[in-house]
Amino acid sequence: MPVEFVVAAHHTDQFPRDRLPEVAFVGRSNVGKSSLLNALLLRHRKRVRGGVQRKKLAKTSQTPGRTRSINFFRINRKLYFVDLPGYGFAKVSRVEQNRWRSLAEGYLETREPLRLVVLLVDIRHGPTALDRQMRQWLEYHDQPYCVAATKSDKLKQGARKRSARSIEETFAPPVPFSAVTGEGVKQLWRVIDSALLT
Ligand SMILES: Nc1nc2c(ncn2[C@@H]2O[C@H](COP(=O)(O)OP(=O)(O)OP(=O)(O)O)[C@@H](O)[C@H]2O)c(=O)[nH]1
Ligand SMILES: [Mg+2]
Repeated sequence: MPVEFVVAAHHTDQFPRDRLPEVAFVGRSNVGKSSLLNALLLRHRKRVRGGVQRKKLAKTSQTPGRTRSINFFRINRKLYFVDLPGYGFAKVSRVEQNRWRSLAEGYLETREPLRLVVLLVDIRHGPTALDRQMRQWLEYHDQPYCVAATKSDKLKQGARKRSARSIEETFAPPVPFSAVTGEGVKQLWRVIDSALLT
């Protein structure tokens, strides 16, 4: 089960050309995209190879706005995971924000191999205005998507349930996910697998 980091793309002409199906991960900055991606891949490797390698693939950090390029990871030579730069990070310049936005939008609007968008929402904060915008955009473009509620380890049962309900009202029932406990890894893989079959 080889996982390869293929490219950190800053321009559309750097996107891979081998036409493998793609799953993209989007959400506001710091929501936990890179961590979720690592959790999916590590768990996946563990399942297949008995937990030999546990190296992080996607860079994570305390500093929001870390991922500035579109990062392509090729899984088992069969599909790509695509880590998009987070939106809504106010502390970078307007010029920089616009650059990210046009890169991410360019990807989402034109990417033929894109099969599924995983929209990440922080379970503690629920959907933000930008998340709603993203949902509208996905629906307008008939883009299949699912919702993951990240950092589920940070809330107790009662608060989790309330939050999941509010996310469900705005979007769809979310997959509660934690990169810390591994909650949701299997469930999200099932959603991804079935999106690739259709
Ligand atoms: N407790 C907990 N912390 C998490 C979880 N996922 C991510 N974090 C933390 O949240 C912070 C941001 O995580 P990243 O995965 O870098 O977030 P990102 O969405 O890729 O951020 P950008 O690339 O800046 O858009 C880091 O400090 C992570 O350790 C989780 O499931 N549980
Ligand atoms: Mg990131």
